[in-house]
Amino acid sequence: SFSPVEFEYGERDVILYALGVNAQRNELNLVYENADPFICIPSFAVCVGFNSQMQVPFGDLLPNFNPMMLLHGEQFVRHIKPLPVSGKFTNIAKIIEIVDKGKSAVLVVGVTTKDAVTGEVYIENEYTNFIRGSGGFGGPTKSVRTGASVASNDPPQRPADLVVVEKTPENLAALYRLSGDYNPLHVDPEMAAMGGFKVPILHGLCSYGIACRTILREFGGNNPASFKTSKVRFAKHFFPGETAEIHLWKEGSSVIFQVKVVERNAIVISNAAVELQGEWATK
Ligand code: HDC
Repeated sequence: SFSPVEFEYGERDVILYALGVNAQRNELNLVYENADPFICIPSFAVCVGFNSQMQVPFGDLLPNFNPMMLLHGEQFVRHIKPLPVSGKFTNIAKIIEIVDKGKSAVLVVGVTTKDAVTGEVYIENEYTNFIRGSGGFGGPTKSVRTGASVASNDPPQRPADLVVVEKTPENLAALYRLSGDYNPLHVDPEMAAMGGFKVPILHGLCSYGIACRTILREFGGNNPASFKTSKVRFAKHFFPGETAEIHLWKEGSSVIFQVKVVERNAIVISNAAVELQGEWATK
């Protein structure tokens, strides 16, 4: 494990995050501190744990490491306790595994987030980084992980139970980065070109956040306690300004979903699910 890192946030950060995942001014529970109730979207969990990832010495662990070749591959979150609208937390990061995919490397960082005062665990995050050009170092070629964090979450054969279409603003990545991921890949055209993209791409965790905001509203009664786990694979890049078409299937206590970019007819989020809990699981 790396040394503990503190993360403190307030209502302003919670609102900024909501705007960064495309919440609109009429979604008062998400964007207005006097709303009754004013809530924190459960996917904000990924921002709370994010800073401790900066401790990981990618360049020492992987051959040919180039930060612009790093893409977010997958994300898993165990939502143990709902996040308050302000708080002070302690993150402890560790490397879960490094997998050698031949051309690329997959490096998974686990972060446990505890209340800074009581030590109660609120969140467990697993950030899967996919680093192009850093494979072939002779490491294990398969993941040893099992369970919800690597579930394939294949959609059922029937048409989606619900499809939500949401156009994103071109400024979305420039806004989302203020929630803590300042990676230049998402704002600087020269850096994006180094990564092989014609324009800066959206943060994977922003599209994940858009989907989670939708699921919270449509299946979780806008109650942050409804989320038990969430998992996504970033299958393809998403350009800010494109339209997300979110396909959702309620299967047992889970919402299985996919996100398609309409303009390129490309699935950008696959193998994804939010497991619900409490009364929301049985609805
Ligand atoms: O899936 C491809 C892709 O382009 N995905 C989209 C990536 C993306 O856009 N992510 C979001 C934006 S980037 C971002 O948000 C960065 C963020 O700022 C980072 C912050 C963290 C900072 C850290 C602190 C300093 C791609 C390129 C990922 C894979 O495509 P291919 O190379 O064609 O791979 P493929 O041949 O299909 O498969 C090879 C093996 O890899 C596995 N795999 C595929 N996609 C994966 C993945 N593993 C994890 N995540 C993915 N998304 C495949 O299963 C296959 O494995 P195996 O050979 O064992 O079957």
